[in-house]
Amino acid sequence: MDNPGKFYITTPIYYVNARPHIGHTYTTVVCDTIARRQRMMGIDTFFLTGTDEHGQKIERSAAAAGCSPKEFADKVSGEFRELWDRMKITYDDFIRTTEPRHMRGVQALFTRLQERGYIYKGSYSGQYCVFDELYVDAVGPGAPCPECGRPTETVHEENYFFKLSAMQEPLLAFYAEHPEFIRPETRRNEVIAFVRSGLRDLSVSRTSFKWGIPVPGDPKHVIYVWLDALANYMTALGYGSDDPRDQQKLARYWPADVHMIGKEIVRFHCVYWPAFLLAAELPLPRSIIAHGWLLFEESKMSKSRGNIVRSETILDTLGQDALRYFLLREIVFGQDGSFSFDALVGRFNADLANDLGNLSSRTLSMISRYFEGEIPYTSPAARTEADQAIEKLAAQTIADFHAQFEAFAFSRALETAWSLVSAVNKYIVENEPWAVAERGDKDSKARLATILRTSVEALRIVTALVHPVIPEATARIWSQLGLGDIQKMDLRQLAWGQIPSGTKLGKVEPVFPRADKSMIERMQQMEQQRSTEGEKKTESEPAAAGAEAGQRATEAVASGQPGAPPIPGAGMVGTSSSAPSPTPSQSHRVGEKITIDDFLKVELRVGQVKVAEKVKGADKLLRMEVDLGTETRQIVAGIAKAYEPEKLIGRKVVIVANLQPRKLRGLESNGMIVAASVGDGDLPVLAGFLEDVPVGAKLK
Ligand code: ME8
Repeated sequence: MDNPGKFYITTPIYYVNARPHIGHTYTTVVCDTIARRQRMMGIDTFFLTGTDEHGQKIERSAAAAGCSPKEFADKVSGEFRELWDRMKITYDDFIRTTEPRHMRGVQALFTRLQERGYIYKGSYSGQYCVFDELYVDAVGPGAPCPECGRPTETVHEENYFFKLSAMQEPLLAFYAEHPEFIRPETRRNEVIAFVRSGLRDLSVSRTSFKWGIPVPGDPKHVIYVWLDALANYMTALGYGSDDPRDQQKLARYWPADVHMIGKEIVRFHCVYWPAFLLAAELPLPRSIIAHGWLLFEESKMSKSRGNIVRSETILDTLGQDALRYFLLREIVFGQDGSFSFDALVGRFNADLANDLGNLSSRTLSMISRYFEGEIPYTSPAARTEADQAIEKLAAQTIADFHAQFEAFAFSRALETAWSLVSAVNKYIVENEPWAVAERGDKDSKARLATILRTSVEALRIVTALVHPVIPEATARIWSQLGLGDIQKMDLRQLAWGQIPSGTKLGKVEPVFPRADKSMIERMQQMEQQRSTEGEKKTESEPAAAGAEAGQRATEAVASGQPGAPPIPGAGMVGTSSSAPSPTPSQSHRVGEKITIDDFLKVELRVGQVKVAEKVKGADKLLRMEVDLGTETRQIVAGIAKAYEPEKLIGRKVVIVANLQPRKLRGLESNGMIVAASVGDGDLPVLAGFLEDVPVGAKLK
């Protein structure tokens, strides 16, 4: 396909089981920055983002939240879109995998693979990780997922299989011919080693749940969520549509130039996706770029770890440019990098408020004051070495910035731009335009004009270069420079000396008001409030936390550490105790410390589920008989939406053994099962052990 002068870039489509946080914002901002720059370079750019809405994980989250998967997906997908709109992300399309255009396209791809003989029916018996939506080969029942460590579930199903094994050699040949396909190099090496070690056929349908795209002609199967999701990159352009406009769009933009992803989804993008496309005889994307993780408090920021930071807190305080600049300047692209409010405010003050903000406000206000707001005429002959050095540095900055940006070295590119900002600030201090202005003679006036003209030229160049990174502030500086709409600027033409004499400045105003120290505290408080609001919401959601779901105690007991701070999202499902167990509003506030004696009052034991069955007329409850070593207890727990009873038999669980019994739907419940509560839907996930533990063992 020959389609020069176009550029197609995509973000992953984000799961709707968790609300957006700055990890998602990171990928989206990187893509938005690249897309904005490509457009400024005169390239016809298409930027796609969206949401991934099918699969068992979403179905369970929705069930736990007490709504339909579609209602659940509508809500969270809407939040992603609202956030991107608020941040003025310049996406050209937002695809949802529940849209008819996508579902039709996925079915067309499935049929195409079938027609080419790459899909056959078989049966899968093995482990599945619902969190990663990943088939886990070579581990036994109950084993943890090698990717995320969560317990896998045993699946016995009749499935459709994709002949991934047949793609091993074609994939290796493709990687060898296209060294730029997977970047960075370390990821490429990992992928090649993985494929070399042998590929097994991949199950590409499921029958044990419904929330997905039906297999054409065999609707009791739904298509594997990763085949569904990956296809979005083509269905958004119109793959599977007969409309000639869609076909034109697909021919224009496919293959993608960049699929930008986080490093944890490399295998799906670099092995499965190209394998599907090779088998379907469709063109492969040009490159897959895997970046590192945003860490918060030393571990990957993610909802399930409870260590997320929301973009909204930063947008409400410092604004989107501060967040964008931080993400691109502070995180070395490709590597993991830490987020902290201290570092965010530090960068904002040092680089934006001080360096760029000062350069802009002092240069523009002096032009206003000494030259009535007009760019002064200067004679090239009157220039000193210092003036020429700035011009030379600016030319070098343009070249280096472009080269570094194109190599995805965003942090270095910004460092380069800021070296010019610092050099000009130093030049201004050394040349003391304010003192030159005092002299008032004709030569001094000419010298003053040269100093300010040199400064304003450098300011213009930096502003244009960094516009894709900090679009709002640079658009304001550009209009203060009297140059109109920055989006119309052609970055390819950027060079020294292009600002015309006599250009009338716009209204000069400060662009970055400094943030004082109290801002850090304010942001931390806002984050805390946001997470407490989340907790309150959870407590009041009857479907998730009401009588049927059982009492919930999000306290230190669940963290397993005496006196340890509560782990957000850790809790208990199951019911016992005629006197309700303590809830945050009753005897103990979330976050309040307890003594070791308080903790020791709770008897936690390992039990093994012997019997599990649904409770008639209560769709959230399961009745279980749990062996505690010394006795077998009946426990009624609100976990039916997350666990099928048959799959629990034989499973080891953690029980609060000394709660007073209570009755639910006429059944006596004698204990409580410990579970994490995960996702906005508060999905219960049972606590378990990686090592084998004897039934009856006490936890302390
Ligand atoms: O994986 N640091 O969706 P997802 C950096 N639906 N990037 C992060 C991050 C962090 N802490 N947390 C999230 C899925 N991301 C699938 C994708 S694509 C066909 C299907 C970003 O909601 C990063 O881009 O789990 C990561 O790959 C993506 O969000 C995962 O989003």
